[in-house]
Amino acid sequence: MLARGCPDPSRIHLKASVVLLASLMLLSIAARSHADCGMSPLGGVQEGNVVWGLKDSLSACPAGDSVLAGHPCRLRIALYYFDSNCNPKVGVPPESIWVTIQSTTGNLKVNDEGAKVFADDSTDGAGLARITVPSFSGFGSVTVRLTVSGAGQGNKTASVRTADFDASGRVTLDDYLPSPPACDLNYDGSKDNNDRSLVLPHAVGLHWHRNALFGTPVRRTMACSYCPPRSLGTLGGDYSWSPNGRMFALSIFDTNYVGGNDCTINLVPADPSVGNLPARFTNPPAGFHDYSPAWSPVGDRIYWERQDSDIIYKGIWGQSTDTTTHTLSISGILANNTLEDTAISPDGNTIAFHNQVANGGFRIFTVPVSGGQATRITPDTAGIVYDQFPRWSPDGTTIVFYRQTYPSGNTPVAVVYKVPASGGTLIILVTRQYCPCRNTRPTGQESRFAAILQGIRLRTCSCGQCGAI
Ligand SMILES: [Ca+2]
Ligand SMILES: [Ca+2]
Repeated sequence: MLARGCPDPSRIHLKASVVLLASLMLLSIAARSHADCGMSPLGGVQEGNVVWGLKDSLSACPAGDSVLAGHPCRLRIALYYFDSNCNPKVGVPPESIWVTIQSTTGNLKVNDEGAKVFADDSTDGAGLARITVPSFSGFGSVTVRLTVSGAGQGNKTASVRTADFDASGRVTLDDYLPSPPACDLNYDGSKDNNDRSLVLPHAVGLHWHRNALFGTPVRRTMACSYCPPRSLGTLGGDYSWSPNGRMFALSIFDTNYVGGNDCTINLVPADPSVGNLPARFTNPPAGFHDYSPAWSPVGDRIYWERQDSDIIYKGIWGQSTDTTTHTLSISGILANNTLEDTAISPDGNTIAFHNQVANGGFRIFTVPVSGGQATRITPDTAGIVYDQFPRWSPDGTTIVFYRQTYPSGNTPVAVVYKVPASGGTLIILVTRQYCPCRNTRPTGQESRFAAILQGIRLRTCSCGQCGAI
């Protein structure tokens, strides 16, 4: 769930600073420790080695998205931490900075948090750290108690009102239908249809606490988020981590050939301190798309697909002596038919993919990473079905894939199967109706099938609700 409409994180610092400044003037009885430095990063008189504040009066949804402009949708706590010489304490880890949260009035609940909520990250160069609580249900108030390096820093209270009035964990019509509503969600002093109208979009979307993002997202690409899909500067929608986690490969519509904007594979550092600019890794011929990158498990090559018909790889400079581009020669499949979804086995020896077969459906195949004879993994006896998105189990013995069928009319059904990696009996893992609203979600097509096998954990999307099963 994207937290659309939430305050821009870059503005939080300023808002927190204002709160902190107010806190400095009011904190005459606040807990203090160590030196009185006589000044603070915000001006005025510093009251202790830690100064902190929070933004009050939340109008929230358990999914963490915004409800009412001007009111925060998440509880954000900001603090500055100094040493006894009044220098910022830099790099103090999150496990040393945490709050406890206690609901004190109403039916307010904090969703999915342990006894302590830790800082989003270590203190920065100014001694600043933030703590975020992204999901509440019900409405009422909480008391927040901060601890830094083992020393209590006192408490503050916050009023939190959510669209999940009955604190069920999910916003439904049960929250919307009662009139007058249970909660003055917009803080205007009355419970009326204005509050209900704020609830409705979240009730229709069935927003719930499992949609909330925890932690602090760090933007790693500057691709256009509002441009039409497939236009210049937008993401292709697929990516692959390097084995050491320091880089990832992704596709971007980043060239402007006569034939249109073509996807290329690009490399991006995972850590912003390494850099922010994507480095183009592939240069497809004009009018061709490169996509579906798959980083080899030993880290020396990246495989990808070109124009639905070829699997290509190239060695990575510094990791492989061969950095030229190679196209796999694959026999045993229909040439120039839909060939997509490269997935490399954990041992790096085999590629799974899907390919169109004679009846028009798709099947899962495997082929050695050096090319050669393809092996059909899913049988061709099922009629016109569409087997896609193969994923390997960590031990390499099993492949999970997604099959789309049309058992009645035009209503597709999605079924997730597993099958031995050498072929054999299919076993159904999950059956879901096709998600008609998937196109409203840029990544819906991917999120309806991302599977991690072994201890089987699947993530599927069903009409706007995504969750692990
Ligand atoms: Ca509810
Ligand atoms: Ca109201």
